[in-house]
Amino acid sequence: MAPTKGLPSSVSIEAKPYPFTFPPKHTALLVIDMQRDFISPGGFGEIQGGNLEAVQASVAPTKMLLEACRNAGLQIVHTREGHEPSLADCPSSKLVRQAAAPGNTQHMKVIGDRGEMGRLLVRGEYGHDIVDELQPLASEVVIDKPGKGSFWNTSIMHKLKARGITHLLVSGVTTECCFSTTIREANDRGFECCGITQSTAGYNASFKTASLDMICWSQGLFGFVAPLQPLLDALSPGQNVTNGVTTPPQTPPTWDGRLDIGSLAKAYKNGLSPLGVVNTLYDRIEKYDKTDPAVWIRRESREAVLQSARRVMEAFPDRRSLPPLFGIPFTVKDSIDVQGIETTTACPPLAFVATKSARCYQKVIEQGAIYLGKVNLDQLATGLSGCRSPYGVTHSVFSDEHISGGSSSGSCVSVGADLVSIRPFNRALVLTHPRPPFH
Ligand code: TIU
Repeated sequence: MAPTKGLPSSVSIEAKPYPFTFPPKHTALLVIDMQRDFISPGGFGEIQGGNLEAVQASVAPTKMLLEACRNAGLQIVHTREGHEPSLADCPSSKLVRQAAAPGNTQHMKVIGDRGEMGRLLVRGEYGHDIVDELQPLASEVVIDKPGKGSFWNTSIMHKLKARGITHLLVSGVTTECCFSTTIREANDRGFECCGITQSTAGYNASFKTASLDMICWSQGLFGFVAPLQPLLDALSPGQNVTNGVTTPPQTPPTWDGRLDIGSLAKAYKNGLSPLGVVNTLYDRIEKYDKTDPAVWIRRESREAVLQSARRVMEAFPDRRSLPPLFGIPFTVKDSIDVQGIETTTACPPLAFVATKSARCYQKVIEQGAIYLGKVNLDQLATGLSGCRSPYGVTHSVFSDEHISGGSSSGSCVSVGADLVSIRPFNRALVLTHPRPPFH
């Protein structure tokens, strides 16, 4: 049984046809066939005529789901479709049916033939393995399956039973094929399944929609279908979760999107997850890159910041006694040292890797704040022209025609554009929100 962390014995999430209620201790995440052969160019999926962009887009949401389930202590099961090198486990119907189609010009290679990533769908080949982003941990179950479904001719049933699993969260590719077949097989064996919409993808958008509709049609023909975000929220400790089987979709908004410390602190106290805040901010930040691409000198990746948020949540698990800056996102101008990271002062010839973080950085981190990256400044902070930086000219949040200058040019915009709450610097912790930036 999984040692689920900080979750109630039963969790409900918004789903179709009605809220999906699952016991975390008895629930596993299935990650179906996220293999290079189905996702990367030159693999079996491309020969099938698959829309690779669609399946590639499911990697990031599947990673978020996988990380959230790992953090929550759920059991994780990965599957891979493929065959023994001898192909002894590949029925001839599967091997040759498509290539035998009259006038075939599409299936010029079949399972076992050599492709760009090794022999197609053959165990041990590079293409058969799971994409880098979703590589299984040593503790996780990996099921090699010769069929589309995960239950045919595999040990998955025994593995799930041995772990006391009754409920499955299902992700992976392709929605119309192995994902659906697995849910149907699991349903027949008594597992309660919930497919996660953003964490699955089909080779054809209409197939994905139809496949998901079929799962939950008629008040739950094969199971449930749920969006990703409410599940992520429910899996992060401290979130509002419910125990009722038929609780209608609820989760009243706990946060209005405001980034001032007071609003965030109140929302965190009421159960808002820093993970949700980080994701919201990264969506905003990526959008703002188009408005002003000169704000950042070095931004941490979304995944790295989610990881920082998880660390903060682990360090401060009790929502009733949070430190003053719990989950408060911040930037620093690039004259502030962050250990292990280059300080450029917007003047690359002077750049050095800091061996110690500045005191202001250390102090806000100790209080639970979350670092997002380093932002632009006027080179050497010599004046307010706003144009002395090889990283671009930062604009006022109010006007394209005005610059934001001085040593706070980028950090002011990062606060003024609501990308972070604060931008500490040495001597004092200056809380600029919601003050407009200088220009
Ligand atoms: N659509 C398709 O060809 N998929 C597969 O063969 N396998 C999986 O869906 N994993």
